[in-house]
Amino acid sequence: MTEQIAAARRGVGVLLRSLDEAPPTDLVDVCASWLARHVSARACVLLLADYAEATLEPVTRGPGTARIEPQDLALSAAGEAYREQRSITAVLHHPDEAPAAGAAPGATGGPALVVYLPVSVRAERLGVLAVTLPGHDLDREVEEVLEDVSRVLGHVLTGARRYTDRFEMLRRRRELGLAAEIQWELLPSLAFELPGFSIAGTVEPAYEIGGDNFDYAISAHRLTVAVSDAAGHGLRAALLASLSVTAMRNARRAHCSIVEQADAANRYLVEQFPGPDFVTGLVLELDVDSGEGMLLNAGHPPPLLLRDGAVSEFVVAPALPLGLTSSARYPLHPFRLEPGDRLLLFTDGITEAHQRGEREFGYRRLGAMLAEHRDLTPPEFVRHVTRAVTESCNGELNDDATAVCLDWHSSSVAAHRAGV
Ligand SMILES: [Mn+2]
Repeated sequence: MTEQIAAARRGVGVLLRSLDEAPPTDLVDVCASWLARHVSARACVLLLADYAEATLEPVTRGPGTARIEPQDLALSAAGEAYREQRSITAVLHHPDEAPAAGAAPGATGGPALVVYLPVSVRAERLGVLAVTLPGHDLDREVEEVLEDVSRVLGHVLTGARRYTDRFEMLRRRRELGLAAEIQWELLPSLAFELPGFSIAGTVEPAYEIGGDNFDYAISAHRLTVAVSDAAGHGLRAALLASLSVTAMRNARRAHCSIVEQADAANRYLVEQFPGPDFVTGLVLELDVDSGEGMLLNAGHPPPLLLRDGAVSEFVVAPALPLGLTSSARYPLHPFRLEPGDRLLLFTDGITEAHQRGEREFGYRRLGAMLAEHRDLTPPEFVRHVTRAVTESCNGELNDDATAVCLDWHSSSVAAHRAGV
């Protein structure tokens, strides 16, 4: 390892400190000057995925700075880095070859390349960092330094959501509805993984979501996952969902079982929304070491299971939706996952999506997608599903559509992979 690289490695701690002291508008500049100093980077641009994961939106300082176009998430090199979660390198021959790079290599002289690096926290994808470097080749050690910086930036951006609107605003290609604002605030990280499992979820229409939600939390060995659909649309549905999700979390954080979590949501919904309002939901709890779990179903569509290439419905007798009557009971149904299983939880907005007068998207098509796209990671798979559903209705969903994908590998497989 060269002395320069060794210094860069030590410098990551200094970078983190500088980021901690910088105002939100300067975070990317702090990375840019750090990279200029340590790896002679000529430019550094952050691109953030928009809410619908359709484009990568550039973070620029505003008027006077280089104009950078948003990048198509499905078609661009930056998008490839995002989708595949690996760095993508492009050699620049002309300045306009890398519209996301934010630098005109001709102006600074000599050959250049652009490295697009995923900016993620664990499995949650936030965006891409585009770094322009001099030369033709990317040294592996330099690449590792860039990966370290992207990782640091991912954590800093996640923390920044607590004190600034800046990055949330930049991710908006258009106005976010009030109901959607409530729903996005409620969502956990869109993806998470450990060696034993991987989970990801997404909601559509991203800018107008009203009643759909998903949630999960991991403790030492237990993963809790919930998906819910508040009846109706718009603000009232979002308020229902907000109460339901928060009541369940509140109970979960008080060490309550998933039955007690559902009971709490039911009780508060009956109390605060008397009348016909209700929320359907699925809640499961999985022992991530053994694959054994418990599931309860409050009037919600059953999940689909992909095992050894075959898709089946995970049918259990549904109980009443949450919020109809305080006497509702939520029995538990045991299940056991096998290593390699993929479980898909979703709302009826997926299977019932249709254009007026046309057939619904349906279980059969959803099941076929599940079997066909086993190679996609959970974050990519749920993006794929919601995109296919949205396209099937010509971009006009008639209901919220949510998909949550859970892969279970088992701890022993995970240990084997890690070479333990
Ligand atoms: Mn629905």
